[in-house]
Amino acid sequence: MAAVLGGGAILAACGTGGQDGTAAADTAPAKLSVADSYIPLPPAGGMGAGYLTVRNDGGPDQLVKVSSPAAGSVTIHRSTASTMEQVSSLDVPAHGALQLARGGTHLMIMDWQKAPALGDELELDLTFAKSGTISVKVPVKELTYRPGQS
Ligand SMILES: [Cu+2]
Repeated sequence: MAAVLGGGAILAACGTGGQDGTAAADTAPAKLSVADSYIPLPPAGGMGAGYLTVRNDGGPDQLVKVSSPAAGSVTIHRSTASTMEQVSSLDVPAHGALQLARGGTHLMIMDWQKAPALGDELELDLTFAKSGTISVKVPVKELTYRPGQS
């Protein structure tokens, strides 16, 4: 019984978070921009991660696909306590931001056309359910890089 109540509480919390905007805001077009994007240098051209922030000054949208001319495979992953799992889409909240950051949701990039090097800028094509595709040039940074550092 306690477990059932706990689950209900979690669902209620998620529902509250998704309903912050008014009904008017929910039908407004999303206004997306991408910031703080980077790819930590993958080891010897191996599997890489991608991090970025999608800011939204409009209504809700969803990130549904990511691809890159520089790589054969880009997937969206969510880290859990002990592992990570692929997800098919991520919500971009109205008047909020979707953050892909270390330890959380991230992009997994494989099958590079050419091994990335420090200073490269790799194109990522982010496809959103309502806003279409936004292409960004993502810099390859040192493994220890964190946004906010210069
Ligand atoms: Cu991953």
